[in-house]
Amino acid sequence: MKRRKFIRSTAAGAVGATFAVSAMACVDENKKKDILPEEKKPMSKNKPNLPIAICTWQFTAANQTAGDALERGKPALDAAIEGVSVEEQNLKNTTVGKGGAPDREGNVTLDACVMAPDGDCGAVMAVSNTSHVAALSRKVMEDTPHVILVGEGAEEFATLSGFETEDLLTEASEKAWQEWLKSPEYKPIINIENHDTIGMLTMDKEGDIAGVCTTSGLSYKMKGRVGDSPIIGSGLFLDNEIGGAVATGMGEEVIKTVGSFLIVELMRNGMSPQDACEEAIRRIVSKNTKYKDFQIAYIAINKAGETGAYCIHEGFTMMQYKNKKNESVLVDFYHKPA
Ligand code: SD4
Repeated sequence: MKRRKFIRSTAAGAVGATFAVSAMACVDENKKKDILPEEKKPMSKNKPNLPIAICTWQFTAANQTAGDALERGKPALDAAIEGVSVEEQNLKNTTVGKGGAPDREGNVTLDACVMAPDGDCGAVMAVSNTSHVAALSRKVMEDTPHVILVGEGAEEFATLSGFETEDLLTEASEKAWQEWLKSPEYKPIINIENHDTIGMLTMDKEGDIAGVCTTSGLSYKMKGRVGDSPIIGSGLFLDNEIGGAVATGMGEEVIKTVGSFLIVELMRNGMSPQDACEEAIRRIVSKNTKYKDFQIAYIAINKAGETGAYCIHEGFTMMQYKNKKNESVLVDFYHKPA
């Protein structure tokens, strides 16, 4: 299959027209420019031009925030947590943090995990009293003997750690949920609202890699449901010697193939980030005949600073901060109906 990656520059913070329109614009623009996909270039022997930040979807401001923090010399994990917190606090984002869509019973519950360059990691699941679940995951990693805290235990730990108690259900999310209850059908929509779970990978000026994944999970999920995002190896994995990967989309399918771990291991065995993301998507579609009904996307970076991304369906974008430019990358996809 021919692989293409479409890059267009965006002014930081400017997320203009609807995704569909901007996607088409990217394709046309690319035809003119014929940008050479990164994976077609020979693996760079030079030191990568640092720092670098990549994240899922069109989270322009979050990625710029991480890029700026890295430029100021912040370590990779600090910058990634600072970056994703932009979306954790964005009330208009119904898939991350405060304002996230609730479960079927009206509870907003958040999942997150972080991974540091030294391989240490932390995660929280089903947290309903703070939007800053990425920072909370880091606290679990640094201040407890554990890797994961869930539900009430995680919420008590948040309070003890000084996190402000917040009501995560906004008026708008409650209204949307009330509407959904009128004909409650659980059918996650592909590429919901042009934005989704935020997964971010950062490479700081020292060349160290860190990653974060934070989400409110799938809208109107069953009470207690947890997806891939806070599961180390599924929603996020990295090895500072090799690279890192994060996932977004239908978490159940990512978990079944331990997607992010798989991508890092494929890179360890010599694949480029792009080829590794494509292979991880192929694993899913080859085992699941229903892949036309759900979206999954991966993004990845290797130690040389090369990046890759791939998804099942058209419509996924990645943000990339590199060479001091924050760009939107329209990602190639598997399912191309004739
Ligand atoms: C989950 N992977 O909870 C998350 C949700 C997501 O696009 O990324 N949706 O399954």
